[in-house]
Amino acid sequence: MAETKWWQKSVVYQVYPRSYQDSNGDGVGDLPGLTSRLPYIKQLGADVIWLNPIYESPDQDNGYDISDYRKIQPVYGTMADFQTLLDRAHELGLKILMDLVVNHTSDQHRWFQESRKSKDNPYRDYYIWRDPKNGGEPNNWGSFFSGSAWSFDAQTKQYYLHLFASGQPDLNWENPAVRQSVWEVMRFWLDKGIDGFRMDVINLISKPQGLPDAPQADGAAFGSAGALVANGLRLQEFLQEMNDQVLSHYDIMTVGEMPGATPASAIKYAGLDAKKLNMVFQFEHVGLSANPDRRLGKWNDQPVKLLDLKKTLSHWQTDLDGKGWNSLYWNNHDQPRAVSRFATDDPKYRVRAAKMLATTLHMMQGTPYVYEGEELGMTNAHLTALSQYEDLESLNAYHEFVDKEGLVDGKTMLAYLANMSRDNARTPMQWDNSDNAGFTNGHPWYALNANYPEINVQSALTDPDSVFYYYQKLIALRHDFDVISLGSFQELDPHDDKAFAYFRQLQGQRLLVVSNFTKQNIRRDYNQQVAKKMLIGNYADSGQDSALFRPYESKVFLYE
Ligand code: TEU
Repeated sequence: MAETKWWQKSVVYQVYPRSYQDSNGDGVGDLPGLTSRLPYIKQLGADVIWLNPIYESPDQDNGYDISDYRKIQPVYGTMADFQTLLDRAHELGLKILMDLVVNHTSDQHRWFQESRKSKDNPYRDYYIWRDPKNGGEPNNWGSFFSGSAWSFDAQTKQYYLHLFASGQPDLNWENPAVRQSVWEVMRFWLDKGIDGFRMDVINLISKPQGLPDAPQADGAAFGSAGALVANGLRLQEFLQEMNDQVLSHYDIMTVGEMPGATPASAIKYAGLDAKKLNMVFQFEHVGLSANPDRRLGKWNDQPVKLLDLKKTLSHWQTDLDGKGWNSLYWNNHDQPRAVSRFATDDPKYRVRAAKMLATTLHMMQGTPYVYEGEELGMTNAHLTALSQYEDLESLNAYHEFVDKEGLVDGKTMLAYLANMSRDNARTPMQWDNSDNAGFTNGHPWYALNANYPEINVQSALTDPDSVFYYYQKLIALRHDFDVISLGSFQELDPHDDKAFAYFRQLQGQRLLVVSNFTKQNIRRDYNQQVAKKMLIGNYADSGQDSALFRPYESKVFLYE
């Protein structure tokens, strides 16, 4: 077996900086605030912190629209604050991943400001400009954030491409000067000592030749470009060049966000021997409850079915084993809160359910990612009015599907938003039961979840049975048992629609992991009574009757 890389034994903690900890009372999280909370992240046992974008940005998409890659967004602090954060993290043995957003920039970036000036500007070909076709957009592509993926620029009478908001023009990766500029940005941060990158929609950078129309569902206003653009012809070449020019010169970790990724593409672009990226964020499990009306995409109010969830998580485990490396996540800044989405946030069961989900994921092969607040069992915000939303994805979808196209009524769309919006993940971190949960002593940029007096770090740290201490134990087990990080995976009873059970095996060690995803008592006997010991369970007396699984009960048994 090839030598184990440090990121194969690591657990990553994701920080959405604007919602983590405010230090100066402006109501927005910042770098000094995060620095003050590093001991908490260390106490959890995480090894790496993934920091969502902190670069200068007009914040149309909360930092995913970058106007200067080499400057810190003033609301987060200064470059000196960043260096202090990085140095303090390293002193504590924590590594820092930055978020590399290079499929697009902000329209306020100097490159775009130049590019739009004239057709012969040296930066014109940094972006994707096309003449009108039949007096309108060059093709039928829709934006991920609703509307067309093209905007007309009167200055030069051409359209420019933006797969996301009009303030996020796509970079033209066919242009070697663009790639060179990206390599320089990456070196700028790596030479400061960061430990790697999470790469935003990195599999969208190679657009199809000729930019042909995309498949368009009956009645849809635009074509769905995602599948057409993902994993483009030259992606392999661009990632190879990135590795040759930058990545191979540093001992770092990379994870590529790849909408539409499959195990085959993950192995191709992030295989164990691929010498490109180390792993990918795939979207199969978080896309399971897509709306049957394809025009509505992800927006739905349906629960995820356990059989579907087991099928996708299991095949990613077996398909990548020995060939690629899984990222393991339930949620992030783009996804609703895990316990609400995949189990229940009913106060009667929430803590158990959060621990059960954590067991199910953290006992798998791969690198786990814990999103800020997930370690507390933070829940969806259960918003009820459009005025409570701030994310452009949510607001644009409502206006397009309800007001413009009349595909769905307002009440139904509000239910979809409550279930699926990114806003659920962006309510501020809940530190204690004081005003604004200790997140800020000013006016918070976004309203806190109403349940912060009950769900917060202060109460978690004083409760030995809290979700926090359970995550701490799971992370410690990963550090102690190679069978967890490196062992093979074998699912048991794929047709069981109440429990998720699997074996892990490495040399002479074998684990049995069983999770009850229901509110009922169930019995499952996989011969666990012969286990050497029970490693962890989410009920204090889980060891008494090894085959009994009470509501949301999970258990891990070790055989040797
Ligand atoms: O998200 C990429 C992406 O696929 C989005 O469509 C995301 O999955 C969707 O919002 C889920 O509903 C990345 C970033 O994670 C996201 O925050 C940015 O808004 C987006 O790229 C554009 O940079």
